[in-house]
Amino acid sequence: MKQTWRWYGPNDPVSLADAKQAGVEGIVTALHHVPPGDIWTLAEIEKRKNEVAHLPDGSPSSMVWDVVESVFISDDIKAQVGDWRVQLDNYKQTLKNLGAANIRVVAYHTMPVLDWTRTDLRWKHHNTGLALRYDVIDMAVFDIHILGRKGASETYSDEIIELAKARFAAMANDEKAKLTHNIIAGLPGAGENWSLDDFSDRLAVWNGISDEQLRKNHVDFLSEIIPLSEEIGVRMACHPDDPPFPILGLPRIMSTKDDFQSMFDAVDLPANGMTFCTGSLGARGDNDLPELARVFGPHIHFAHLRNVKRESDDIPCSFHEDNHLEGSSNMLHVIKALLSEEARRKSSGEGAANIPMRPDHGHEMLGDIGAGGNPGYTAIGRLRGLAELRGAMLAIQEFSL
Ligand code: DNO
Repeated sequence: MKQTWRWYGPNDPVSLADAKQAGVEGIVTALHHVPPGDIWTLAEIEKRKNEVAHLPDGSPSSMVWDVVESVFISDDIKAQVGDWRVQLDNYKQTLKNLGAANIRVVAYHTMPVLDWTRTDLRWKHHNTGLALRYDVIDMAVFDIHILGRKGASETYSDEIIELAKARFAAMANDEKAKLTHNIIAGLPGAGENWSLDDFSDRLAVWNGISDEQLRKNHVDFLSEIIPLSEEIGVRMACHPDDPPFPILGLPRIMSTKDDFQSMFDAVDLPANGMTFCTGSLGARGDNDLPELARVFGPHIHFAHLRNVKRESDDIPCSFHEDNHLEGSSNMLHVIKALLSEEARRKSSGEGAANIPMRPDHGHEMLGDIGAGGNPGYTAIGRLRGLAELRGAMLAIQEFSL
């Protein structure tokens, strides 16, 4: 697998020099300053490519921009509202520009309003590093008592409703503010300047839009985008829902094996692929990750390797981010399946045999603490993850294939 590293661009406190020292070969980045729905111009893409090719001191980095994560599909396109057709044309132009710049893998996701969601960004892991965590009760506290979403109570079990009521009653104001910030503004990909009212307005766009409707809209998107991707040599990599179960009454369509199967069946072309995110899919006990990696192997255009520890067998469940080789999923079997897929591609002479992987998330630990890295995207936590994954990949390659 090609070892890559996410870099949030020139303002990322974790620099390209740090990535270089971590021993990565490729960079995953995006034009984070371009709003969803707008065109990424070739000039801006080339500028970023050039930044990736150089270290902060100007010397060559020998790293290339391998994967775009993500070209966001705007909520207008997802919901098919407003001038979504214009925005879809812009999306196509962005893909053409990326293809012209020789960038071949583009990740995206189908989650409305928020990208990924956690309730705690600094939870003390047993190794004393700070981890990302999702707590089902905290989510219900936010949804029912802080946001006050209409109909929210109907989307939780009686037990969760009771626990949320008691927890909310015991919460101080600063705890409520922190929880709100973590959910609506704490993570890269979230709306940094949204107030609670803005957030409610954005959720309201989705009132009455069912899973079936979002699924249909996604297939409409793919029916236009995938044939173009084939033509220009770009592979699309749909990221699973994170967490992989419904939140905030929003439609949710990419959480399970059946969800991905129906997407692959709907538009049956090689460019229609997935980001195999072990951490997202792994937050449901009914997703058997090694099996999914085997079944969907040919569709895997990009891999995120990390491990979550599910804190119960329920769906939804609370979970936290564990060490990369620990947690609830068997990472070694996943790696073995991905390496087997690469071997299959090589022996059948298919292109793109080398699957780009990145160590996804990491604890805030050692020198990360206070260094201001994006939550989950600290230097040393990810360096540890990559080092463990790299060792596992080399050992499996050497001894078991
Ligand atoms: C969590 C995140 C990201 C994010 C993707 C999809 O899973 O670290 O991978 O969800 O960029 O947009």
